[in-house]
Amino acid sequence: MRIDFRARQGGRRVDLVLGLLLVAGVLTGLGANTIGVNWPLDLIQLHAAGALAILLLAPWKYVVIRRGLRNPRQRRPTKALSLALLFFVLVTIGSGLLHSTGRVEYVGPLTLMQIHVGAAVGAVLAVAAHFVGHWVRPRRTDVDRRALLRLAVLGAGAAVATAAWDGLAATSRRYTGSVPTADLEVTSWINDGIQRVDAGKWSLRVGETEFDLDRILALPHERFTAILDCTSGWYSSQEWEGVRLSALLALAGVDPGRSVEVRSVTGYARWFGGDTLDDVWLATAVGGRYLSPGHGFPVRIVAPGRRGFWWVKWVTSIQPSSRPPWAQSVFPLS
Ligand SMILES: Nc1nc2c(c(=O)[nH]1)N[C@H]1C(S)=C(S)[C@@H](COP(=O)(O)O)O[C@H]1N2
Ligand SMILES: [Mo]
Repeated sequence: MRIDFRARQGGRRVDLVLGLLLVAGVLTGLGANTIGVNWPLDLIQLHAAGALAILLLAPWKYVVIRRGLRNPRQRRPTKALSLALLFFVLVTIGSGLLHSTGRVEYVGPLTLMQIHVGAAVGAVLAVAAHFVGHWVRPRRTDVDRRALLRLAVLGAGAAVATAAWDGLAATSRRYTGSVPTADLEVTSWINDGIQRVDAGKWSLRVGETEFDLDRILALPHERFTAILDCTSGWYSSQEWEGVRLSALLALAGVDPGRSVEVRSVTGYARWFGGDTLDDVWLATAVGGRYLSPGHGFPVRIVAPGRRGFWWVKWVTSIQPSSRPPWAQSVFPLS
């Protein structure tokens, strides 16, 4: 009786730490991918360290799981849930580590990132269901000196494992977790197909002013380098040519006010704050050539420092808007 209790006690602590690591993994992953800021404490490095800490705990968890599966008093749904959780966690960590090597992008029709995020969502749901079954409540006695010491050892182990992984297997990633590619890939957010825009029929409406392509191309362009960093996990540095939105709006006599809505021929749209338009560009060329249809011909947004989904392709309308830029979904919805 007593031995059994102690064994469960040990399992409890492992579960608690694993639970905390999962939460930390979700937060650092979401943070790196959505906010994507260059903090001194690299979110994606913490993300990797959390994953490796989970793997380091695996032998202990294995003992607990095996005991649970052999326990005839455990109900079958509970066992199935444990196995589902194990599966999701392993797929999440495996796909994340594989992505960090920069060698694989697709598995079948899915990107590694889609598998990674999908499995993580599955793991979170399984953990939630797990806790509904038996809620692990932290106790005061969980944090005695020995427990803290073990936690420190785990932290040090995870740090060493992360450094080793970075040195041996992983490629250099941005702080967003994205891996480098030499060429831009043709990507869409959800399912916008490549548009083959007829330059003769196309025009760009800025406020009340219509620009045809010749008029846009005649504007003084600047050349600059910017990194496109797609949330599907790659980035590419290219040389762009374009006009600042602030300059374009001034030319059209438009006062942006709160924001401008930039809309694609497909209906895809983002709102940019009126005070950010010096750093948002309408680009007509990349790598010394006009944009290809896949990359947004005839004009697209280039927004250095913002994730790829801001870089609206096949732009046809730029309109002042009373909508504050924070009043749009964090990610596009279509
Ligand atoms: N109209 C439109 N523009 C779009 C998208 C889209 O789906 N529709 N996808 C965005 C996303 S998610 C990215 S990463 C970049 C990809 O640009 P690229 O195909 O030139 O690499 O375009 C952005 N612009
Ligand atoms: Mo993207």
